[in-house]
Amino acid sequence: MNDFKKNLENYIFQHGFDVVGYSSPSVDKKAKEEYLSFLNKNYHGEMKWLERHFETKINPKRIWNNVKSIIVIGQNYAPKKNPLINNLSLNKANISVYAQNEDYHDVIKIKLKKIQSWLLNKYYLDSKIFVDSSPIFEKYFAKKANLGWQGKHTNIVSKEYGSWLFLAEIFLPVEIKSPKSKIIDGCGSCAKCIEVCPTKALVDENKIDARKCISYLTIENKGPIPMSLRKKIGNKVYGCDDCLSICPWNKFSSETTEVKLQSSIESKTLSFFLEFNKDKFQKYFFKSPIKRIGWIRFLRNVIIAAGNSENKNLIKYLYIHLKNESSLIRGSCVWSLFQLINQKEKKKLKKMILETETNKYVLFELGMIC
Ligand code: B12
Ligand code: SF4
Ligand code: SF4
Repeated sequence: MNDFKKNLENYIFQHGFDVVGYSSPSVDKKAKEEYLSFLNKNYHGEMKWLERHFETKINPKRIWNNVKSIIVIGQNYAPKKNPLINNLSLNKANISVYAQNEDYHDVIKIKLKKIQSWLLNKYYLDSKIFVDSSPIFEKYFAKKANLGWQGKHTNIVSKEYGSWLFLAEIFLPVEIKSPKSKIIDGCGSCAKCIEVCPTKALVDENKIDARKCISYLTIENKGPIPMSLRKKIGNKVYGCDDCLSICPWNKFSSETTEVKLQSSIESKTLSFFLEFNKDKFQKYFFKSPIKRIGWIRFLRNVIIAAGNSENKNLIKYLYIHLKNESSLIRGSCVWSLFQLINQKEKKKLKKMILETETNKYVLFELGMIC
């Protein structure tokens, strides 16, 4: 078994993964209760699949009855510079680190498939592979496999990679012993992540109200972004890294060596994306995770960021998108235009909308703003 573990780890590291650990496929009572209390408080908002997945997540055998151990893998995706600096460039579209290059789901899946074939060919071992999108309790198993501790921002923090680790798993039908010693929680009295969160989504240590999280609001949320949170989103157009970026443990991390996951140095301007149409969006984000939210949701985010930009040069784009066939886009434009135009223009715009608009949601936006 020791030789198997050594060969397996060597093979995993050869593929550019950074950390490996092992866990039994069982979930303790406390974690089940905490997950349930997260659901009961409705912190998951519209992510109803987190309810549907509950039974499977606390019992991995429901995914694969043969599973005896879970190999948890960490992929470092640390950026070169601290992304917090991007919050200051109000004219730039602030895209979270994980989405600045290729889709990590695809990049990691390709590597996992190679490991899966190797396990089958060399050891005649069947296995199952997962990254993010399956009903796996990823952070729980990562903690159990000693990849790190669950930080107060709720994600796994590692002493070597800080808060910048993607998680992936391989289910194996054989038992692999995991070391008894447990990684100690390194948060101590620090609460920087809770303090920095612009929308106060971290409601307590290790507890997130996802409905307030900018990542949820800009990625998962299909409708309008709640008015009370729009200003706090600033220039973020896809996801958020603030609670991760502030973490002091990041000082031990170094930039990822996985070229396909290295973040770009220069952010694009908001006007760059405001000039896009659906076709251009699909082509530009062909390899990016951003393609998953589709053109309309992405445009909604860019429009809200434009409203926060204090840049009057963006007004012309907002007038163009005010004619969009999607009421979500028109409603977002109403809000953003009212952040940028003067009193005289506001009066003119209000009159024009009242004469031409019939959609209740767009009229509601107008009613709320003036
Ligand atoms: C749903 C989801 C989200 C939601 C909800 C986030 C959340 N924290 O749960 C939203 C859309 C907001 C989100 C955002 C992000 N996500 Co996300 N997300 C997921 C997903 C698909 C499921 C997570 C889940 O089950 N949440 C439900 C709750 C119940 O789980 P939980 O946090 O583990 O809850 C526990 C704690 O509250 C804890 N608890 C409560 N009280 C206490 C007390 C103590 C002392 C302790 C220790 C624990 C504790 O108990 C609960 C049960 O264990 C996972 C992938 C997966 N399949 O697991 C990725 C995942 C968690 N996301 C990830 C990432 C990278 C992000 C973002 C950074 C992306 C971005 N840049 O925008 C942000 C970070 C926001 C944040 N601070 O969490 C990574 C995290 C990697 C890591 N190192 O941990 C994952 C694992 C994906 C991956 N494969 O890499 N995400
Ligand atoms: S990702 Fe951003 S909005 Fe979400 S909890 Fe972290 S700091 Fe708050
Ligand atoms: S910022 Fe501080 S409290 Fe938050 S995860 Fe990092 S060490 Fe823990």
